[in-house]
Amino acid sequence: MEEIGVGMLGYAFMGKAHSNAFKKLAYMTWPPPLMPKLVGIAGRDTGAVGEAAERYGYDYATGDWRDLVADERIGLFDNGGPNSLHAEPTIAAAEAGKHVICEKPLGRDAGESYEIWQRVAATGVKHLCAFNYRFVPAVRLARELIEAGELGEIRHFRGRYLQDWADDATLDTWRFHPDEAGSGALGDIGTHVIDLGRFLNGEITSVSGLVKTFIPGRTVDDALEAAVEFENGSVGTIEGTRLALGRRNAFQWEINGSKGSLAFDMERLNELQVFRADGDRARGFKTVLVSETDHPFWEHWWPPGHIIGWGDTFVHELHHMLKAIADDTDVAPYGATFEDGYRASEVGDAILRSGASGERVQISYRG
Ligand code: SOE
Repeated sequence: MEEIGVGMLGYAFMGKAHSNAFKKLAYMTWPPPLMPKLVGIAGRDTGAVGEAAERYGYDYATGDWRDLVADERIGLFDNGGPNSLHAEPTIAAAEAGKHVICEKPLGRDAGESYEIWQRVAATGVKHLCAFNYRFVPAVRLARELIEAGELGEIRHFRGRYLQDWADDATLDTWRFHPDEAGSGALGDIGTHVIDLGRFLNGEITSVSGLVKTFIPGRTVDDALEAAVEFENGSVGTIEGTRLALGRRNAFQWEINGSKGSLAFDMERLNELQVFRADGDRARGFKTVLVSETDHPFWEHWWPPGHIIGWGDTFVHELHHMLKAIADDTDVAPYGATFEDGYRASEVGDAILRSGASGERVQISYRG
């Protein structure tokens, strides 16, 4: 079994989600495309990262990510650090010949995301921007139904990512510091909605948006709202807030076509709501439990109805990356590349510009 050495930057939430996925995919996607070997994990707090190395089974912990970049045993560098630490380490790892994964948002703004994409693409390594929600079985099924034309002509995509953990004026995290995060809800969860809109419904051509900060003294956005047009002629909305009390991780979207509609809620991750306008007298949305043997990713899991969890989307995502490396196949279109990471940032920046000017903003991509 060919191995690949993994170097992980970050030991907190994403360090945990990615480390868990590397270990789990080794036996749940048996045989894995490559056997992940957890070589090194880096973090600023040497005590915490040392404990993480022991907990997840990395050979070593280090307080300096440059050790991972210099380590010849590492073939895949995974950046789960704060947004301000996405550019330099990821570019250095790619320029050292390592394949790279970087959590979203790719950069703190479109300019930084563009530079990361361009510098990494120039090296020829595989790159994945970790928009993990592309790897929810219900989302992949939705993409397959749409691609098969089962919804007909698309008229609407409306997506909203609702959380409420930021409703605490005393809470201090890097996600609230503009120099570390770039933006607030926009980069953190708004980019997930933008990326999924692009994944399911194609390119966004214009936005009319605004952002809002509610918590006194906070210097990043708490919420974003945008009315958007898509290249395929459909229209819709993109929203995100971390102040929707009662919504814990409710990434909800709905897509309406001339032959039917689909709707989804991350808090009910295994279910896809499906409406088909086929004249059925028992019309109405039906709840599809996306766990049949022929449903996306289910070859790895359990008998029908034995559902999976949020962390398992990372198992699918990292498996996809290892397969792309092992088979030298493209990360796109099912995985998000750094170009997708850049495009999500460009749309996000357009929402900010629109909010500042009060004007609708046409989307134009660099290079
Ligand atoms: C916090 O908003 C957060 O951890 C996001 O950063 C993740 O991308 C999202 O998947 C869960 O919520």
